[in-house]
Amino acid sequence: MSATIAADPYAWPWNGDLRPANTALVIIDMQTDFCGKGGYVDAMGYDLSLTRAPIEPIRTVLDTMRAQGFHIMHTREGHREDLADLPANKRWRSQQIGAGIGDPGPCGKILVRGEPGWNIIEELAPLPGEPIIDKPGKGSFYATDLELILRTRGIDNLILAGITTDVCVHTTMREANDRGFECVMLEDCCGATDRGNHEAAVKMIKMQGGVFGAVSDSRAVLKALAP
Ligand code: C5J
Repeated sequence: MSATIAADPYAWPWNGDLRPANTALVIIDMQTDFCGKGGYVDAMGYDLSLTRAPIEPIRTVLDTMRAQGFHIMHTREGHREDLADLPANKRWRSQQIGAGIGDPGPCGKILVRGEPGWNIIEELAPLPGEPIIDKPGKGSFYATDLELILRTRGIDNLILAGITTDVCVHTTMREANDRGFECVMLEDCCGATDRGNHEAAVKMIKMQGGVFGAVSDSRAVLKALAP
């Protein structure tokens, strides 16, 4: 298959080389801590409907891309149980807003690996064989083996979905773009803790001819991949 997905500001990918073998769907941090009751985002008092909105659109893209044999990858933000990889300033800032990372909450210790809140939500649970990248920070490349896995598999194109648009998805897109990966963010498959931030993050991508890549949505992906 050689095709493109309708996207803004250019039909994606740039070279028309869209195939299951060279393209991955990367689903970022769809964890209870970011979109579930009692998790980190809930503890900070943000509107969960904003970070839950992408669940269904992601599911449609995930089902289609799985069925067609595209690479599927998931990420989880979280820290070691002993918090050895949690910078003191990150912990302090989270405490200021009443959701201290590593502190106990309704879903276990906030953003700690192995705790209930850290799990990927049931609706988007990874299948056996789909790589899960555990990351201590916002970007999916920092202190992880994501780049090694992508290069080893010959993946050039990344379709990005998940939460939050302005933080972990954007940071990952920027990291990937600097490494030469061709990225598209699916607007309706992402969500932020603030609608204005989501919109601004989407707009930033489209500047300068697509400074970090392009923006599309689930409908355009399903249309492009329709048999
Ligand atoms: C945040 C994320 N917002 N997954 N993490 O702390 O965007």
